[in-house]
Amino acid sequence: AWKKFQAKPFVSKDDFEKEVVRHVETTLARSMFNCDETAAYAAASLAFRDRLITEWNRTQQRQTFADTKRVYYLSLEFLMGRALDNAMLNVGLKNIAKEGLSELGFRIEDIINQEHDAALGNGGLGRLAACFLDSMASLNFPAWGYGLRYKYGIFKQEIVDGYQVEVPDYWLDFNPWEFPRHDIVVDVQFYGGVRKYQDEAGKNVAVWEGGEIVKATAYDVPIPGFNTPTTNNMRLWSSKAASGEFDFQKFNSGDYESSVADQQRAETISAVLYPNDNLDRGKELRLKQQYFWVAASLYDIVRRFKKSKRAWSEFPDQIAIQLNDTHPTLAIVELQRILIDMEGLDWDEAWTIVTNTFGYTNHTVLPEALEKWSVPLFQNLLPRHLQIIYDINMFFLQSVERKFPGDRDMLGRVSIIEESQPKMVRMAFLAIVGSHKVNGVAELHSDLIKTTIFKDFVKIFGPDKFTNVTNGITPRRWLHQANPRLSELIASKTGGLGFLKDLNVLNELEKFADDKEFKKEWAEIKYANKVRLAKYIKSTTGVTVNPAALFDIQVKRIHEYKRQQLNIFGVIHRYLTIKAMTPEERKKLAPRVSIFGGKAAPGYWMAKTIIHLINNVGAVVNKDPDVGDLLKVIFLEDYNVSKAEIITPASDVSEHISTAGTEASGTSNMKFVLNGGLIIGTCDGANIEITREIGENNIFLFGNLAEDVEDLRHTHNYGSHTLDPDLVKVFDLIKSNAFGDAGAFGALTGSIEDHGDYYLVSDDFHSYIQTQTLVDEAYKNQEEWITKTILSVARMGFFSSDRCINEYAEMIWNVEPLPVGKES
Ligand code: 26W
Repeated sequence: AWKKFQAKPFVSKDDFEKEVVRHVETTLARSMFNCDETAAYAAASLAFRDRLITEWNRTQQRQTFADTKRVYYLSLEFLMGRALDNAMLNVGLKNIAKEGLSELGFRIEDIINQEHDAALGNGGLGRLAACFLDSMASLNFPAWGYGLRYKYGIFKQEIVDGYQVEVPDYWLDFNPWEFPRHDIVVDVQFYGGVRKYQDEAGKNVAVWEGGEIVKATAYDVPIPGFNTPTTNNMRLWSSKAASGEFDFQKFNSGDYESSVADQQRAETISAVLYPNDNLDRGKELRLKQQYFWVAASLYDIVRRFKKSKRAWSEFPDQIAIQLNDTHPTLAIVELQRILIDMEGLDWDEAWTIVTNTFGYTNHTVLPEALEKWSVPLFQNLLPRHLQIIYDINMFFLQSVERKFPGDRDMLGRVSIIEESQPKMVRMAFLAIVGSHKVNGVAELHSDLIKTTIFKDFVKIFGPDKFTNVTNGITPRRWLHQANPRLSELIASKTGGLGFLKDLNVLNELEKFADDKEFKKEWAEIKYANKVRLAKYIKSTTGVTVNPAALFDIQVKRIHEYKRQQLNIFGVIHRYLTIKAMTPEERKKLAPRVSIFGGKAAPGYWMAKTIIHLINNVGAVVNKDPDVGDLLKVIFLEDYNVSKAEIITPASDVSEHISTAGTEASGTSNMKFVLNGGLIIGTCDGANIEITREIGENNIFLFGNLAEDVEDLRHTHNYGSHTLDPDLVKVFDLIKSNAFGDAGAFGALTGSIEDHGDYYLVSDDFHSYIQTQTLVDEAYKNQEEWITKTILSVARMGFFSSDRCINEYAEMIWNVEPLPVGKES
């Protein structure tokens, strides 16, 4: 009977407006007479949210009813960005919303800009998780994301006197996209001890008891697929003290303050995202976050499985769990604990289920990023888990001993426990041992993990356990949403928006690579995107840049391995060159705008020094009358997903210049090429496959190869390390205080001159400068340049995250999409 009362999602402009007005006047309790942009954003979001909820409920019912295998993507980071624009485009009603809002007196861009980014991630790994959620929903996979509901996302970056200052990012003031599930609450235990005994049947039993309990409350966020009713779920956990508001026991005994303190201590667990990218600091609170999130998620997954009343042996047929890096590795131990301690399975039976359930994705080979936890810390926080890890390790080492009898060095190298002082748990090794597949994120990276950090494990498990899934990006956000005009042009030439679901359709653009009319439109769109960015630069930095200049962009986390220092040294070299030129020579040079953006981890001094240098160089260069339009240096504050949507479509070239062998994949390289920009890059990460796809004529590659890096480092340490002469001139200028007190940059120049130049800045400098000269030359021939960019876009189909998800589904998860019935 209730079916006839079910809400009908709006499809027309009038119905949309009706919904907006209703939400303003009732949900928000405001009058349309004083409806400002904030209220209009809220109401428009609520209107779309209602639409999503309907499909979300249906999708969940459909998936439950079908009872087929599901994927759970465990990620400590989901860098989602904004939701409203994405929701409007994915359900295909942005035009209706635009007209409706306009009738109500608003510009849709202004309304979209009201939204605070959901910035629950640091960089590549978190954004990859967000792209994967979009693809899994768009391809109709039954898939959930599980993460933490941080109260504070990645900090907001302010630049004060050229220095980075961090400001907390409190983003939850008004968030219409999440649904608290106060009925879905999981108790999570910490500390305490383990009691072991034999039961009547003589079976060994372990009971983890005592300690403290923290409550995990679920918050659900709908994930709409593009042009499909499938709307998946992202479940984020929030922490609270077990006794609720405060501890009544303590309260009654007059200990009010300490009960409030307990509450705050519990809430601290999900309070803040750790802002380190590629650096493991081994803090207890981080391990607490990891277990809190993993325990709640597994409880939820197991509870759902138990409802189906299947045998435990069917668990891996119903459930695939993907570990996004080692951060959720405790899930392996937790599932083993549930099966043996709570459900009474034998060790071997349980372990078979566990290893068939998990897959592990590695995202970095940097040694300082590989997680290790101290055994004493583990023992205190998770005593039962440490015992299980020791058992996992014992059985594993026994199997190694059988395979390689007497190889004691091997045992020491692969042991999950590092015999250091204190002992450490090596999480990556645990993740490998507990999973059935391990993958890297680009071909070179996947080869590197097999030949370096995980070499022994290839010998032990065989090569088939290791595989590659090259990263991708969602073309919905990174083309259709970020670059609507380009998307429209492509649609007009390829027969509609189909390319957004089958990115190889872009191939059809090849035939327009020399088409005059098409090239003109293509170039106009790029120019308009550059004008948009130039306006943004003017309004945020006050600097006027010429949109006809070559826009050279490097936006990503600031890290020595990503080598923003190489870029800024190159900029200083260009400045020296311009200064030394005659006015005649200057006329021949292509004007350039060097644009940087990205956050440094708050404790990473060298990265902060690089930001400082970039800003100080900008302050000098931008007002030098000899230079004028020929060179501008811009640092964009607070780079994030929504800013990336403005920046990415506006590049002529972007820089992906990591020391070869250090950047696992990179994903912004893909975004820039897909938006009609060329790239300058090293032979690293996915740059190599991008080159293979688009052709080496369409990319500016330079620098030493990964295979030579180790030897080069040795020559620095043992031979005489002579710096590149052009780099010496750059350093001399810095040391002359041309960019402010050179003392501030001593550590940076010193790391290259005196401390081994670990990232090979000097070794690659000449090659980099030469390649930049090639860029200058190539840019002068706009006809050829535009053709290169069209051909590149036409060949980028491979880098859709849809292709990645299909590969994961087939090679790792063994899951199939759930077709959507006619009912929706
Ligand atoms: C424990 C501290 C820590 C925090 C974050 C260690 C490692 C990380 C991430 C794994 C770093 C990261 O985001 N890696 C990036 O992952 C992207 C998606 O696969 C790749 O494209 C980038 O190359 C890689 O740096």
